[in-house]
Amino acid sequence: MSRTILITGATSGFGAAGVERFLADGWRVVATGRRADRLQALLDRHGGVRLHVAAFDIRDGAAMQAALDALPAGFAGIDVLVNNAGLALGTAFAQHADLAQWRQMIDTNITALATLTHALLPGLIERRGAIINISSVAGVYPYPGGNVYGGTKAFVSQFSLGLRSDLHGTGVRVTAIEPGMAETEFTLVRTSGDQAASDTLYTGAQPMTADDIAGVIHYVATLPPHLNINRLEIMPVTQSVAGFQVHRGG
Ligand code: NDP
Ligand code: 8X3
Repeated sequence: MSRTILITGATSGFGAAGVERFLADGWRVVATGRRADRLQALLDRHGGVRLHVAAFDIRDGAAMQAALDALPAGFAGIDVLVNNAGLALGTAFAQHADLAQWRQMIDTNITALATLTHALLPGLIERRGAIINISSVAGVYPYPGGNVYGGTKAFVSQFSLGLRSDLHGTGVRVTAIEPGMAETEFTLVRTSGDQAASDTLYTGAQPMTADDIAGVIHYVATLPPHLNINRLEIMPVTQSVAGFQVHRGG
């Protein structure tokens, strides 16, 4: 009997690559995101025997619950939850930032992630399942303009450790994956569709790819059941952390 994985944010980037990876490995996959056309394209490509798609805005708690209630019998027993849907909006310093963008990041990256986790926890405990949360190096290391985005990812990493603590003895595994720079639609979204800005960031930098991260998610999901990776930080070789800044002169 194949295992079932629910991947949020499956219309693009890490999530879309994850869908392909797990389907290829024989899993049943529940793929979610807002863009119904992309989810339909997945169904057209793979058929509905091992793939179920659900289009909803993850910030809409009622729509999320309706999608969970509507899972067909073959997909209702989620073994692995991948909380991947998320976004950064803007790179403005905090003092110039758009409050609506801050709220959208908090609602998506924190509130929705916690809501879905809460909804699926009883079943995950029943099946001794796993939760894989997509955090970020931005939640570990600050950078100018990272403010609320980094804060939301710090929540994701700390929430993951808290879950580990609470789920002690249940057999449920929890991992926070903290990637650095990876080329997806992430920067396009962050810059409100500025393709040139996205190209400038990634060109010549050899960033990680969505497939790289899908491979890491798959690795974590298929570890022997007595192993738990708590946090997994991963960067391209071309990226590193560079120190402090000092302002002089008042
Ligand atoms: P993409 O922009 O390519 O993918 C983001 C996914 O999240 C899309 O499928 C999008 O689907 C979904 N999503 C966003 N908002 C919502 C919403 N309100 N409701 C439902 N789904 C939503 O970016 P990545 O693949 O790079 O990002 C995936 C995760 O990885 C994010 O949490 C991001 O913060 C994190 N990350 C990314 C890094 C990078 O450098 N790329 C590095 C570290 C972490 P749709 O628009 O169809 O709703
Ligand atoms: C995405 C990585 O460094 O662009 O979470 O914030 S970074």
